[in-house]
Amino acid sequence: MTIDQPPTIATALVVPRPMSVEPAGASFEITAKSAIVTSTADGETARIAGYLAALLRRSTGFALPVVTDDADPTGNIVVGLGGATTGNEGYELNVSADSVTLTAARGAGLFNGVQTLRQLLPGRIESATVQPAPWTVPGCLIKDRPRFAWRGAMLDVARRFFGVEAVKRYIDDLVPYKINVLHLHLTDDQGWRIAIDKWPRLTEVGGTSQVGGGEGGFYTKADYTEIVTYAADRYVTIIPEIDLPGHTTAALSSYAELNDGGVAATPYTGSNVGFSSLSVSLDATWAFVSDVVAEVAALTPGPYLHVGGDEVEKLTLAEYANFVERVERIVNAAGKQVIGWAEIGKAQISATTVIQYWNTGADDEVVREAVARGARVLMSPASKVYLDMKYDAGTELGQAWAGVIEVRDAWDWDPSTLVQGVTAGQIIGVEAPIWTETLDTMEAVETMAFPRLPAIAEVAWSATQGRDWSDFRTRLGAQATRWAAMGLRYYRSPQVDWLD
Ligand code: TNX
Repeated sequence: MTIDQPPTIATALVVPRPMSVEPAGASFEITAKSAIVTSTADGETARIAGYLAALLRRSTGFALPVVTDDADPTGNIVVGLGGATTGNEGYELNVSADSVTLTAARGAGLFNGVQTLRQLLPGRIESATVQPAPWTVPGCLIKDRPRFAWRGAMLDVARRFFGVEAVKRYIDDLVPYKINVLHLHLTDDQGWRIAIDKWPRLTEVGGTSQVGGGEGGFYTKADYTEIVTYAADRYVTIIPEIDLPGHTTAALSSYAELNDGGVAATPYTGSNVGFSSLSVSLDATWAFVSDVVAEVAALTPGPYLHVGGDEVEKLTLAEYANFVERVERIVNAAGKQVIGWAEIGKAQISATTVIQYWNTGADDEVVREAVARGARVLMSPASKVYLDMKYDAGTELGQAWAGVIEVRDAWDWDPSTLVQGVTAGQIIGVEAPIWTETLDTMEAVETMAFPRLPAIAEVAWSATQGRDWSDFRTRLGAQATRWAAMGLRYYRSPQVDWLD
């Protein structure tokens, strides 16, 4: 059918690459008379139709009413649930001269199809102001579904605080590329960013620091819920991370009783790692962990709570493993599944726990052993997907401890062959973290994330069969007009011919 075909206009535009694209002769034009047609006036389909309408109205200036289905499809965009073959997140998009029809078995699939439709339109569709017609969609039949269910990004709001509006903007940046998980790294040595009612000093004290000595900040419970809701409306699941037992200076400086000597730690604004840990023997530690887990779990509709677990140099292996196993029981009792960085594989973690691979090479053994015991893996190899790594030696911001990562490096790897003994069936997906020790503005975050994040989204979404770098770089280059219209800041990688 598809992937072997020469690039068409449609295939040349969409990132991540759909499963199959059949070009069709004539194209469709959205006009001032077009409507969005749904079968019901309320519920999930109508909400997604409303999202599509709002998106298209901004730049087309057309009324684009959402109407129910007795209307004639001619000239319209028809959005509907149905067709059991698309899976949880797949969709079919049929563009003919007459109409556009988007169908999916589930809302998530419709939402993904909307993102594809968006990318089939000229980049100026992303503008917040009215732009000139025509609004042409190339004729095609697209059938699509993801390779992996977890296609994530992580934002480190602990090293630097980013407020609700910035996080919403990042969600909007991710959504066109079918990213469906945003992991928030909420706590670290340098800051505690989520209000906990039973432990108010976590934010009163721990919320006021950040790397480099800025003022920090934190989310109230209402703020966090606002992010969770905004994300959920866009089919993005928020995964909160409370990093335990290390990376805890912000907590240790907020409460003297969490420290073995009974003296509060000094707030930390540097960038070292590994030096802090909660005490495994203090009762206060367990009261603290239980309360924090209970409150964060109660605020979080998603199934997972991330417990960190990385880079703990202060505990013995036995102390560390016991700690992780006890935390796992607490999280499970609060109704959530655990996810943690690769190190948690040193403990006897349960089969429902997800282990996040990060330190390329160094994590191989522990992750291999954990999957042999039944664990599932989220792939975040630092040498491929750490968005805080420099693009090349000349990149001003970022770090290079895991190497430099150009666009092609971020794109050119397969999660199922990276670690010997870890195969596709054990991998739940791919996640691209961005750590913010060196990044203090959203502009810096976007410039490090783009264009590598769409490359990683393609690793997570698209089949390996038919991958082709020159095809990808053409599709990526076509995003430039889109990003210009969105005001999204990105790195003009010399590996890509930017089409603008
Ligand atoms: C390693 S990734 C860390 C983070 C740093 C990051 C900087 C991980 C589990 N730990 O604490 O921010 O490197 O690239």
